[in-house]
Amino acid sequence: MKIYNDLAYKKKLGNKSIAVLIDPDKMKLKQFQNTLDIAIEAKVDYFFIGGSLIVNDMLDLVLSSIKDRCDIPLILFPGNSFQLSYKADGILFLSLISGRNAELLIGKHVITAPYLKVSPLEIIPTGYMLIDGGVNSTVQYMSNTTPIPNQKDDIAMCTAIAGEMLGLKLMYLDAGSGAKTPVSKTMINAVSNACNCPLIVGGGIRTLEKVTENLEAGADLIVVGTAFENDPNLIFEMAKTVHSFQNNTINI
Ligand code: 1GP
Repeated sequence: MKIYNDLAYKKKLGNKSIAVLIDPDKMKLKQFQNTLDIAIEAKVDYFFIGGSLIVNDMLDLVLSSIKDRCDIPLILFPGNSFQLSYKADGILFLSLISGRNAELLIGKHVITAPYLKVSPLEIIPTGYMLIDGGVNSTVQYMSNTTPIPNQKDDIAMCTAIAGEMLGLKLMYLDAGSGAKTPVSKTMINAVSNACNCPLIVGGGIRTLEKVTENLEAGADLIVVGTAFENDPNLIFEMAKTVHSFQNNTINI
């Protein structure tokens, strides 16, 4: 459980992390190499690899190309049960707890369980909560679920508490890729105060101010995809901002 233990330990120290989200279907080769160069130089903490569709066969290639270059952990963030590969280091074993689609709460998990059981991947049980990001997101459409309204902090909080009681080890608040309205600081704060597990936040994060706001509100790991696709140089500044949060006081 190296990836999870690291995250839990960083949370105790008050240290924050950043993940670059790479969608193997969206990235052009040149853009991918450039993003990779910058992410390595900026010392990002994780690569999240995944997307909602599969329009090509790039997953293994993307994973091996990153592996050949660095030791930054590669975490699968699968949009479906076909996005699996032993070449990654770990996988967010996502249960879409904000929705009521049984397939995404347990169904796909049953199908992939035997493959994952014998895999070398670190399996990280994750409560995934889709929050309304002001646009109809791909996840919302593909998952056939209703996101939690973005003002309903109490629903997000109770969902996270239930998820943690069910044994999920990470919580993920996601406004969806390209969200117009990212997850609010009050919602992040409510979920962070209600749960002990590390909290991931993503969807529509574009500015350093929003990164700072999210981290101050209690996010432990920030995930950014679209903003880096548009401007890979932003990775430097965002990684610097995230890594300036070094509390070094253990809060248990
Ligand atoms: C990951 O869906 C997010 O949680 C990524 O969102 O592409 O808007 O950064 P962006």
